Amino acid sequence: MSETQRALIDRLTAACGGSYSPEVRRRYFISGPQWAAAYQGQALFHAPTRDPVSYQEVIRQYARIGIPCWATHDTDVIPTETLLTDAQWEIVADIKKNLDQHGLRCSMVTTETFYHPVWAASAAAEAPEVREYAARRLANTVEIGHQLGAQFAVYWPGTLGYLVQGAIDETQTIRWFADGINAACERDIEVARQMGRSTLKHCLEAKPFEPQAEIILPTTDAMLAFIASGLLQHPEMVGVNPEYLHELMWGAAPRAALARALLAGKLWHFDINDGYRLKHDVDIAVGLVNPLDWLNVLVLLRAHNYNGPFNLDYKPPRTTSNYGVFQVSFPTAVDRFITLWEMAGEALADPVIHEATEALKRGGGGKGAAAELAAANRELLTLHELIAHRLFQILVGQHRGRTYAP
Ligand code: GCO
Ligand code: MN
Ligand code: MN
Repeated sequence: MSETQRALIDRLTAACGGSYSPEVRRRYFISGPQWAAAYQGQALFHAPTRDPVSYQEVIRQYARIGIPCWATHDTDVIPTETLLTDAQWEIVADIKKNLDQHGLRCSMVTTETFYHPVWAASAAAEAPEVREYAARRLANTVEIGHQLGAQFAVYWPGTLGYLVQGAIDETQTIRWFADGINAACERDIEVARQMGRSTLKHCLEAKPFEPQAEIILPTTDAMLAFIASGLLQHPEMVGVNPEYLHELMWGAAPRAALARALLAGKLWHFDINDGYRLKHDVDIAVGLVNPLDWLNVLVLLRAHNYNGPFNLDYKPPRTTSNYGVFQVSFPTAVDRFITLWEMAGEALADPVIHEATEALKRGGGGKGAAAELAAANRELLTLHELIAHRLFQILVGQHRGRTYAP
């Protein structure tokens, strides 16, 4: 039964066409998180629909698909109770062995500061012991990152917020949060010196809702303000990891949020996925909901030479099987990303868009009064809509002569 169904999945996947070879996929700085592939489909109202998957299997499958990098939370592979003990290094060594064996790199490590009961009041809780433990965990993740050869550490503060109001002073919580980041940067400087490596790029990730009702640092802009607040000892080591959907969730234009981070020189890492405005964190795979917006996001990033990782931080839907996760979900996510990236290159080189943009920038001339300036630009400004139409054409392949009329 399931063999027949798998054969059907394989046949229809092949019928879709348009897949890239693993060699081509490896040319892009794409990372696959351990937690994305191992996600079993569970949530508050959902029982898991998939069986557990080991890190050895995730690494093997990513290598087969052509995903060149792997990323992990400290607890994805190492049990909480094993962290900060000598036994953790045996597991780290085994991860390294598996990565090397399959030719994968670890690009990023992150600390789980949201799931375990110890984080109920966040990693910046009132109790000094909890904060001290958090600082040790963050510093430990930095060490693990160096051992695995990572270049990035990500911080999603998770429970940094509250359900009920008035119990905490937000200014104090933010100072305590900064203490944790400072501890991680200090440890990074030491370890990098000892190992003769560069320090990591420490990237803050915001999410506007979940798992708290009110979030203290809810957006990438809030993270940028935090970096510039004077609370960090090494602000030059700290940047941002925006997640496409997290910006969309609060109603932002993700592209404008990314532009602000680019201007601040802080766009170092990018979680790619998709979803809906003003809904919960559905973490759908890239391009399945907003392909046109995604095309425009990648036009911006290509235009500004973004060269950081594209991290596939999405969750394969509960309706996808264990088999489907690696046969359909990851390969198609990677291939949509590559297609959109290449299309973004076409948009940047498109003669229609180019000429329209240049004409807009030259302006319509006119001098003096507002009415005269407006009149001088009136016809020209129609080009905004023409550019939008052209981008749609690029999305559906009409710029290459594809037609739909009978
Ligand atoms: C989410 C978050 C997480 C973080 C991860 C890295 O969607 O809930 O984005 O996936 O990216 O915890 O710290
Ligand atoms: Mn994320
Ligand atoms: Mn998310």
